[in-house]
Amino acid sequence: MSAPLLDYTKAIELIKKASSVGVVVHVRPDGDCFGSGVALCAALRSMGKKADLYSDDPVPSRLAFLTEGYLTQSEGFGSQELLIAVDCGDLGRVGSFGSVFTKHKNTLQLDHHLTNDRFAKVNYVCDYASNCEQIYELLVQMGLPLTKEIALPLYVGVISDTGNFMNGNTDEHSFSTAAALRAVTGDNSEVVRSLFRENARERFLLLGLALKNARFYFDGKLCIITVRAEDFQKSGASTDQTEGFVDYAVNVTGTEIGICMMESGKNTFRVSLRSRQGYDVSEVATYFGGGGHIQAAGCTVCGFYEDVVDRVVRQIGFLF
Ligand SMILES: [Mn+2]
Repeated sequence: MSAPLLDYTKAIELIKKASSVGVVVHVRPDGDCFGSGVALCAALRSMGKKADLYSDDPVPSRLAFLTEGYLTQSEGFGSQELLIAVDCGDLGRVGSFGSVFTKHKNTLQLDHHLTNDRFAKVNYVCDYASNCEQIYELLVQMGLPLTKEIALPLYVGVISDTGNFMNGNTDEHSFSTAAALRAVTGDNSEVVRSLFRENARERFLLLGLALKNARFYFDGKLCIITVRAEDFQKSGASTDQTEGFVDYAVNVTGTEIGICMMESGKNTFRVSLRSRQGYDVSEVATYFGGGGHIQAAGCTVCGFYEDVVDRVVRQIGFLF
């Protein structure tokens, strides 16, 4: 079960007092931080406040439809009466805005990472699957009318962090929030499709090359796919377009562990590992100097391709 409803009195007080607010998302931004930030800005603007969104990293193109009209250039951050960080588990996640954030006298953060180090003056940390579930609760407690401009970004946040309700963190709270949001957005299946099904052509072609190189070990319990340097040239894709490839490897029938190896430089391979329940791939990532979670981890291994494969396969073998 989810945590009980938080009491947002302190946050609401801060927000009501401020006539201008700067909202900052985390580095390598995703649908949940942008959903949180955009919904918050839209809500604040509906209250007649000046609200702007800040991101240290560029917006991934598939999320640009959300941030349009909200995202500002980095200048001006800190000039507002209140700063809010959303979906940032620690100060480092705020990126280059961190030093301005810590120096400001009115700071609030709304986050859902239990490891949060409470770097703001007022901190709200919940354990919901997505941060947007908490933003939704805050806005409901503020008594704000839920418009489409607010509900759609929040919905995007819920589906981003729950993997469209497929990740293990999905719970009743995610569904009940999504249901309330869906009642406002109406049919949003096109947004869901574009986020979870659509591929840029270059990425689509790159995936084909990666899958063609699939190898199986240990009676098919391990599947390794590889993206070689020349594959980027052949497909026209960039190195940041391999996100999610490893999921194809771990989801082959009979596979317990999936690996995607990406040649990120000369004799250098970025290794992403995923496992099904019961297999701890973070052990293997840690062995090679990387880290991560039990079922999702990563590391960088240097060497000739076949040697790197041999070494990784040998370490995985200890898990079976
Ligand atoms: Mn999040």
